[in-house]
Amino acid sequence: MSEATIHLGSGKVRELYGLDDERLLLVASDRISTFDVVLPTPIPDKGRVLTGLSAFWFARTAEIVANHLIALRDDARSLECRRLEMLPVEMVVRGYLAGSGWKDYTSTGAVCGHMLQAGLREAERLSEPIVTPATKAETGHDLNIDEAEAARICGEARYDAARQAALDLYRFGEAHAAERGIIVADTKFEFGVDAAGVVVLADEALTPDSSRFWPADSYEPGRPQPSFDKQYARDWCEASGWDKTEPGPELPDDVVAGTRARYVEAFERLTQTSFERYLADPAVVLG
Ligand code: PZK
Repeated sequence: MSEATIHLGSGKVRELYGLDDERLLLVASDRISTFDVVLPTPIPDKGRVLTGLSAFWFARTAEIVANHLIALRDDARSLECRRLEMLPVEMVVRGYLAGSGWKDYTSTGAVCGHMLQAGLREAERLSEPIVTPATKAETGHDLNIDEAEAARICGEARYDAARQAALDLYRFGEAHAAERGIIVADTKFEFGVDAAGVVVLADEALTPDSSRFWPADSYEPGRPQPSFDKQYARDWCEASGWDKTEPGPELPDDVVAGTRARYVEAFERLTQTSFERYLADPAVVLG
């Protein structure tokens, strides 16, 4: 990294640095979290997979909505980004009924204010994707809110722009991934506003950490679906008897290798680019 960068914050698996008044650096580590706990064992190249996928989607969706990407660095894990005023709401788009959406549906018949038809099964595809915003709560856990509340928090015009962009991005990503055997069940986008007042896609986009990726070939509604990328690590953690509190268990080498292979496979399927080629020349994913 260049001189005079200022560390601004840490996410569970990423770091944020200030470069100058206009630019930030988002660096993706190889850390992995399961059951909301960061494990002590990194997955080699996971950060490069996620950064490459984000850059791929930013390049291919710039006509849907402007985004914050300035440059993909040669380390293949860092993105130079425009500094924005972030909207304080995460835009979750759900095309399938999973996770907290499925939970809410089973208890209320609705998801974040969206009344859904009766009789849907776990992991079922929705007839239309829905936007279910969330705010970052103090606990670090996200708090689901309805769209009216999100519009009040963001301002009506900004919310509407972010909402339309999120739906268009999801539809684009879901269709692209489906052609390559990956179901994007849901995904989270974050938006900011630039100095001109334009709503801009920020953060990461359509990665395994911001989305639920399922293998299409084993998809079967009516039960929980395996995660395309994290299932090896999750299954091993479950079988280890770990109680899912800090600290997480160290992963054995074969689980690390299997998990890495699934991340690389997701990258190669979605980008149609060999991961080795990406490491040699990261800009290949920018098309
Ligand atoms: C911004 N975060 C989340 C926290 C991370 C990421 N383009 C932007 N402009 C201003 N602020 C942000 C962004 C982006 N993206 C993102 N917080 C602020 C975050 C910690 C580590 F990698």
